[in-house]
Amino acid sequence: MLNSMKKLVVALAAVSACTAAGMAHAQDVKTRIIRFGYGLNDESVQGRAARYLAEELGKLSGGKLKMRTFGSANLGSDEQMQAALVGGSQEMMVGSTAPLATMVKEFGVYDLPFLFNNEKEADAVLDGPFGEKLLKMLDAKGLVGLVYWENGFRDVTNSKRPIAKAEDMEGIKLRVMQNQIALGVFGALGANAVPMPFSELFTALETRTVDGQENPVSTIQSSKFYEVQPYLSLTHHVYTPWVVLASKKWWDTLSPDEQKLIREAAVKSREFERKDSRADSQKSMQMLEKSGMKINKVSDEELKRLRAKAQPVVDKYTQELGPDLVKQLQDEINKVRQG
Ligand code: TK8
Repeated sequence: MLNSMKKLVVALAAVSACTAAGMAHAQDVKTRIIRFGYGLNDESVQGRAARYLAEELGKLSGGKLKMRTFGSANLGSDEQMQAALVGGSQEMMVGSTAPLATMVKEFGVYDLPFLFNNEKEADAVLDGPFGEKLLKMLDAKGLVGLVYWENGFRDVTNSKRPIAKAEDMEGIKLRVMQNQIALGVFGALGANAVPMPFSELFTALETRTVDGQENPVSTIQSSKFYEVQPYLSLTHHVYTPWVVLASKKWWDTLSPDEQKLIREAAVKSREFERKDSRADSQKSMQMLEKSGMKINKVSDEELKRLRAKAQPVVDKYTQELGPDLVKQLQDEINKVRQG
């Protein structure tokens, strides 16, 4: 009896030893260097989240998946990095959805103004079936869309005047992100819209090549636009996200274990980034108030008028994007609104 108990214990110990060895073996993770590029500087929300992602990935992989982060568009603008990922000469990046729309037109949906009322709605739609569906569409174009990070609600800065009334946008030479919808929307609002990569924006503002731009306050602060832009108008006209991307060419060479670890780290980075973004946006507002910028709110009435001005192009692009797609998005938003 005692003997058979002993045998059982020995047998159990052997089984568990085997499983442990088996698991260690099954973790097929090689030592790899992953170049991760982004457009904002190291002190930005993007910079902090990129470093967090690199650290998490290091921890999860026992130091094998080594992510090197490159900010300030040092690996290129969003547009250039996208192309490098497709070609396989760069592994990963984070960038705006707007330039993705030139590859997968559906991403242009995020440039339709006044869609989301708050971050809660954006989170639910982006992390839900709608956001996922768009990320999946990138596969066929040579990109793997991992998670959405928050860029945020965008406000307008310029060197001409406060945008307090809808008419104040008239004739402002405004840099916009590079796709048809952004161009069309700001054109309809009366601005002289100029598409340009973000990496060229500070110089363009400083040299007065353009009068203004629109971005969330955290970017206006971290990119020091307050040094060259006297007016900040809180239009909150659109919420735009960022997407963490991998090169599909490269991704397909990874083992399932490696892919799983990267996905896991990316999801963790999303939670970190959004929390940081929201805290940073409040801090940035306070800093901008002290910077000497003239900051104005825009009344609900004038926002309604801006919205009405944009409506014809919103209708036009809804047709182009596909009315079903836009309806799906609206339905997802309504679900959140109805709680
Ligand atoms: C940074 C950009 C930026 C975006 C823009 O590379 O282009 O205005 O808001 O965050 O992706």
